[in-house]
Amino acid sequence: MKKSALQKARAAYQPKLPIVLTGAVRPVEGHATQSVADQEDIKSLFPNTYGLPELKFEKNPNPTATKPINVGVILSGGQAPGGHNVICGLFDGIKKVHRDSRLYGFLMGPGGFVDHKYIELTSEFISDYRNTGGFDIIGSGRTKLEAKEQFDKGLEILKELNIQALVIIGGDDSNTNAAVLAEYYKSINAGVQVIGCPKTIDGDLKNDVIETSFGFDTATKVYSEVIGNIQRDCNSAKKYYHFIKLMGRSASHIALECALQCQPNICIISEEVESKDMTLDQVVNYIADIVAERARLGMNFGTVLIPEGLIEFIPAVKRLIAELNDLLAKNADEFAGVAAADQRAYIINHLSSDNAAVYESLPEGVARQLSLDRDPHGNVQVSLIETEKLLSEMVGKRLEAMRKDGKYDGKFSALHHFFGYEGRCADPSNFDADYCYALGYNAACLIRCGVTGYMSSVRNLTKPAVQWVAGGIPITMMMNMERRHGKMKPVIQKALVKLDGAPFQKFVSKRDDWAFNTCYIYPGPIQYFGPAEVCDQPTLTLKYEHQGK
Ligand code: FBP
Repeated sequence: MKKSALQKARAAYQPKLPIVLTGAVRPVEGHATQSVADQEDIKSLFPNTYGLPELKFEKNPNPTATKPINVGVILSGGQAPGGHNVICGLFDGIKKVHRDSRLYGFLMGPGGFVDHKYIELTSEFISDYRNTGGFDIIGSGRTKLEAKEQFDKGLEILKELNIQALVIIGGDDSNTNAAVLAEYYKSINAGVQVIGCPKTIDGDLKNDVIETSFGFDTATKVYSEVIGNIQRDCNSAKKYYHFIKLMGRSASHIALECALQCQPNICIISEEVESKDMTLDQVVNYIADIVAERARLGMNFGTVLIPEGLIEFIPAVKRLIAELNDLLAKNADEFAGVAAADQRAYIINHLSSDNAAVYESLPEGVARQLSLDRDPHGNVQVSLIETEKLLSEMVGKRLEAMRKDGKYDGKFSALHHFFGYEGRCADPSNFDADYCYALGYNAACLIRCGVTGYMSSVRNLTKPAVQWVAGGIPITMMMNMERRHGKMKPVIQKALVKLDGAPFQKFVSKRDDWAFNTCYIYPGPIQYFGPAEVCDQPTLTLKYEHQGK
């Protein structure tokens, strides 16, 4: 593999480990846990893995002799910077347990596990991937692990390779799968542990005990760099409005973090739109009013950040999607037989009248996207909806109407950007490189303890890495019941932006100033080498969340 100068220098980076993980550890049990909601339902669905205690590692002065362990690993879902370091940490961790331990990587996500496609990850092989971005070491995929046949098929290869533990690196859906798999293997005494690791750039797999998912730090830093560059261009030419859509399928954590980093003129937060029961028109009017006021102040330029999931959070659209999900799940066969040209009419005829009216009112492209195939977890593929163009067009029209009423006298010229895929495979920041390596290494410690159904947890993240706290959290603790594909299912509760949380409150206290005075910040590129205050800073979201505690 030919490497750039930075890659070569980066390969030599030694990720920092929490001090507790630098020697032998023993787990200290906290008290028994319960799920965040729907306790009775979750308990009855997970009789073998419900209510387990939280675990915290402490140094073990009297470690006992250890045997080799064989471990399988799966990368699941969207790419996130640092995944390779989780695998490297896991590899180093199991080698520390015993030098004859082996690590197998299942190829292209959970599908490789079911179809028995794998490679052995050796020391030479993984050395090229240390501290690099991407998931290309073994590839990723979105196959949903939910059927007994899949679990049994997977077990065959685990037995063949004498694998005692499987590590699933994924987001909320994939870790939900990990919990279901752990429960099943426990129920049949399969002798296989399942451990999850919290991954997603979206930042929505977090709670009181998992402080952040990996990849969020690097991805938001990459987006903030380019948003800052755009803002400087914008402030130099003073002639464009930049509508910038940011990835994050549901929650607006990415948009909020980038807003805190860059101080744009406008940032929409989906969770606020939902809580204020805003219509699409109200969102458009909010933006248009700021554009008009800036024009009055002599500024016909600006930046607008839009979270990818916005459309789904507009309450009327959310209700529509819920009914569409049920409709498309129930009538899947019939709908598949409807000609493409007649699908719009079919949907309108089968929806309740309120939802049919909302469906008809949406631009055709957006409406079509809402009725296309869901991903394997039942999610609308919002990254394919061009919300940034939809909003800027609507704002343009609204401004023309305001001009006619004498309420606007300016120039409005819009440019569009979508930042998502650009950040998902960036070389991990020092934070993500350290955090991921620690998550993987810690997963090996959890395996060594013999537990199953746990998520690797590394906490105290606003402190230097040596002070991080390591342990395990029962995955069932994060679960509740939600409607998916027309049925109630146990799933990990998604963490949305908390409107009473410190990061959003900070944004609210500043946004009017940012709207009418140009206060742009230009964060610049991620720095991998240099002083800690430049290279080792966590996100502002994490900092404000911790300050609020
Ligand atoms: P994960 O939840 O699997 O980490 O993926 C998140 C994400 O990056 C979203 O932000 C985005 O909407 C989606 O993946 C895009 O999916 P795909 O990679 O299948 O295009």
